[in-house]
Amino acid sequence: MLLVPRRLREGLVAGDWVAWHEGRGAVEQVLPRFSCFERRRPGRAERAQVVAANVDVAVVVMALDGDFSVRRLSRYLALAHGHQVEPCVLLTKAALAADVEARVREARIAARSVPVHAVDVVAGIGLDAVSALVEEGRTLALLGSSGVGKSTLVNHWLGVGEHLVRTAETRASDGTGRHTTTHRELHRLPGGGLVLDTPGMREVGLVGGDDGVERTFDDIAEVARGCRFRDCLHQGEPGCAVARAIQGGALDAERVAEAQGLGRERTRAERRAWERDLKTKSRQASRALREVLARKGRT
Ligand SMILES: Nc1nc2c(ncn2[C@@H]2O[C@H](COP(=O)(O)OP(=O)(O)OP(=O)(O)O)[C@@H](O)[C@H]2O)c(=O)[nH]1
Ligand SMILES: [Zn+2]
Repeated sequence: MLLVPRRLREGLVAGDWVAWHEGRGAVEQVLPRFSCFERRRPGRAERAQVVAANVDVAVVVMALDGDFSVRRLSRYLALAHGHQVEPCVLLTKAALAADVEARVREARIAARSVPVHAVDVVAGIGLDAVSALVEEGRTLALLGSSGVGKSTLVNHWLGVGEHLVRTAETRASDGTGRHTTTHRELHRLPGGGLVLDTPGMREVGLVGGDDGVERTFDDIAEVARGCRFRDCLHQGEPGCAVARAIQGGALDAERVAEAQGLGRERTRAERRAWERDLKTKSRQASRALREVLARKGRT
């Protein structure tokens, strides 16, 4: 057991690396984070909460049954890209779904250069890809809805036949699983890798992600460089290269709409964060002013 001083305890999140003093058995310092995963605080739409630090690869887990959604996949990818974390996609429950090939194709179109693997840990499909993700010193973070098989993956990596991590019973008919993972866990895997299993992560926010949307939709970004106006919104402006590409069939209109939706969402989140910041600052300023006035009144 390591002793963590109170002053360090509060800001500590899963994935943080620390320097500790062997003699004292206490943590001396939290090392600077090279990446930081945030999400919106449940209930507080725009507050960012750091859920994981120092993640190397974000493993987007999506089941090929009822859970499958290309839109949500894009959101997760934008989230990872926006936090400078390399993503990878695992489409689980391949043995349970009927139209696996079509869905994998769809996912690959959305994922662009990001690797996509169809797997089934229970039926033993695509296990090489699953194993290849684990590398010494590499930290994986699992992103995905409840019941898609994150705990099942962790158990597989841990190499435990008997489940060390509790998995939920899923009703096969509609693919809904009960939410079982209630706390974040960091697992050390055989082979030296680490995996972070964050709960549900249903509220995938885009806060903090600088260029996540652009990087996720880099095909559109590429075409958009040809628009006449640099800040073209591709909504009927003259000389819009994106509109031309849609007309010519080079870009998918639905995909463009999706990118625009995510872009707007991010702008809104940014504006709210800015307004909140402003409010806090003005509150601090008026408090400081009151204090000065009160002190003056006394003298
Ligand atoms: N056939 C099949 N079933 C799977 C696969 N992965 C998970 N399951 C089943 O799906 C159910 C839910 O899996 P979990 O691993 O608990 O899902 P989870 O993502 O950890 O869920 P939360 O803990 O709620 O976030 C379990 O009954 C698993 O046995 C898979 O690849 N194939
Ligand atoms: Zn345009």
